[in-house]
Amino acid sequence: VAASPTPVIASLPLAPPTGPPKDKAAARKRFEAVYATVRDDLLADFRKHNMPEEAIEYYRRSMDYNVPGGKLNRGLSVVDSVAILKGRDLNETEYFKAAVLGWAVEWLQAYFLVADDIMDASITRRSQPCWYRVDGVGLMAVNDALILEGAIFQMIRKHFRNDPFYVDLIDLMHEVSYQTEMGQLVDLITAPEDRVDLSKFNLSRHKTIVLYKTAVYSFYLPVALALLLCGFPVEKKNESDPDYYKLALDILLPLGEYFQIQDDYLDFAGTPEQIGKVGTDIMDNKCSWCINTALAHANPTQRAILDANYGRKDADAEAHVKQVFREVGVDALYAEYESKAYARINALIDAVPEVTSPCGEAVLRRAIFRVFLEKIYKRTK
Ligand code: DMA
Ligand code: MG
Ligand code: MG
Ligand code: MG
Repeated sequence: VAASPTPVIASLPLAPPTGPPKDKAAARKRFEAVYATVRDDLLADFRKHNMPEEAIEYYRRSMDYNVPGGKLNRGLSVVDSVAILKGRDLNETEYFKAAVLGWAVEWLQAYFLVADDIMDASITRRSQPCWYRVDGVGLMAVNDALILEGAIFQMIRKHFRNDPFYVDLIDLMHEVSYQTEMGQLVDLITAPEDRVDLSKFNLSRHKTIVLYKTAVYSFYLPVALALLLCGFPVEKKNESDPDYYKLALDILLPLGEYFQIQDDYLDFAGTPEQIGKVGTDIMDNKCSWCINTALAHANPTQRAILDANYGRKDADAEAHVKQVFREVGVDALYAEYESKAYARINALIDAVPEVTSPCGEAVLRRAIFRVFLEKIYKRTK
C-alpha cells in the first residue's frame, strides 16, 4: 500500500491554545478534511486484499452514510483537548494524529449507532433513514457495524504502531467499547418489548445505563485519547503521582450523565427537524429520565395511564404518555434539573487540580471540561 501523505491544510487557521476554536466552521472543515484520508486508506486496504469493486463501493457508501454526518462533537473534542493540554497551536503532524484519533471516536460512534438503531427499531438518524432501513442494506447493517468497529484498529495501527502508547490506545478503545456494550445490554434488558413493568424503573438503574452506554465513550474517551497523545502515563511511576485518567473520569462521567439526560428529554420534547431523529423511547419501553421523572410525580390516575400506555407500539398510546408527561410538568422539571446540573458540574470543574504531565510538556487544564460543558449546556439538538 502506498504511504498516504499528510494532507496539507495550511490555509486554515490553527486551534488557539486554551479555548475552543474561535472559527467553528473552519475548525470543522479542517477536521472533515482528514475524514477522506482515513476513509481512502481503508478503501485502499480493501483493494490490497483484492476485494471486488462492488464491495469497495458498498464499503465507501456505508462509511459516507454513517460516519461523517453528525455534530462531530466527540471527534472535535480530541483535537481541541490536545491543543488545550499542550497550551499551544498544533503543528501539522500533531494536528493530523489528533484528528485521526478524533475520527476513531466518530467511527466508534457510527458503529454503535448503526447497531443501536436496529435494536431500538428507530426510523431516522441525522435527518435520514437509519442505515438498516436503506434499500438494499437491511440486516447487512449488522456486519457493516462490525466493520466500522474493525476499521478503528486499522487506522490506529497505520498511524500509531510505532508510538510508545500504541498498546494503551488499543486497550483504551477495547475497554471503552466493552463498557458501552455493557450499558447497551442493561438498556435493552430493562426495556423488554413484551413485558412492560414500570415498577422495574428507577433512577439508580437509569444512572447505570447512561454512565455505561453514553458517558464513557462520548466524554471520557475523547479526553483519555488526548491525554495518551500528550504523554500522560496510564500507570503511576510513584505512589504520589496524580492519577490523570481518574481525575478526568470523575468529571467526565457526570458530564456524560447530564448529556444523556438531555438526549432522553429531547427524545420526548424535541421535534425530528430539531434532533434529526424520531423519538422512540416511549414505544420502546425505555428506562429514560422522562418516565422516571413522571413516575415520581404522577397521581394514581396518571400512573394508571402510564401503566396502560407506556411501551406500546401505538401512536395513540404514545400520545397519552406524552400528555401525562406534560401534566406532571416534565418540561419544568427538566429545566430545573438542567440548571442544577450546570451549577453542580461547574463546581466540580472548579475543584479539578491543574496538574502537569511528567515530561512537563502538557497540563491537564480545567478548560478542557469547561469547553465540553459549554458545548452541551441548553442544547436543543
Ligand atoms: C445511545 O442510546 C447509546 C449508544 C451507545 C448509541 P440511545 O438509544 O438513547 O441513542 P439515540 O437516542 O441516539 O438512539
Ligand atoms: Mg437509540
Ligand atoms: Mg438505544
Ligand atoms: Mg435516546
